[in-house]
Amino acid sequence: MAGGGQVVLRTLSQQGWVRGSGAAVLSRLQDAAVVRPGFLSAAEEETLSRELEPELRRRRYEYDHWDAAIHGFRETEKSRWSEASQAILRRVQAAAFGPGQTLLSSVHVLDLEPQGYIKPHVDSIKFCGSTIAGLSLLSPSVMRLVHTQEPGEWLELLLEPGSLYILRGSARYDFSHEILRDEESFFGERRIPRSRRISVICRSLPEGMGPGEPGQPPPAC
Ligand SMILES: O=C(O)CCC(=O)C(=O)O
Repeated sequence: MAGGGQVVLRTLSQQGWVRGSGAAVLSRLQDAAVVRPGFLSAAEEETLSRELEPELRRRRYEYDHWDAAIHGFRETEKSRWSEASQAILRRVQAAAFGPGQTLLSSVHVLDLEPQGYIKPHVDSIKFCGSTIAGLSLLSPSVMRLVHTQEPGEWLELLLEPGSLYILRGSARYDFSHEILRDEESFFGERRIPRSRRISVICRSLPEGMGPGEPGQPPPAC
């Protein structure tokens, strides 16, 4: 049957990049936690890195703050992009967001130093809607998702440079996400050494918070 075949193929194609605590969670989240390896061409990676580097270099890396989820990072919220980068971001929008979804006006750019990492957290529901989509540059990393009520349920996403990940619905609301520190950076048995990583993250606005509607949030989540 054509439909059944498609499901099997899609599950297989996820296997190299997504692993989980069991078949049930993998199947349930197959459209909610998605990795698209090689989403960016080498030229597109270069375009984004070159555009971001001067802005990031002006900032200092930040370390533990009493409630910070991120360690060893610098970041910016960027709303003006070159034509070439805008074309990339339009591709992200088409790949990850539905036609009815409005995106936050600024894109979040996060630069993790080699020892930097992101602790488990769920993005604020006050400021971010149901979809988060991130491009990874420079270094591979492992993103771990853990169910907030059932910690035995987890997924790991292998994020290679040039990949796009998408978290939506249950993967975004019911699971925390984190980027593993270098010492813990394994995808199953496979060691994934971490170096400096830049991510470019687009988020949807919370539903009912479109442009022009009251209560538009600040650009950062
Ligand atoms: O760097 C990433 O891809 C994830 C960033 C993240 O978890 C966040 O900003 O909330």
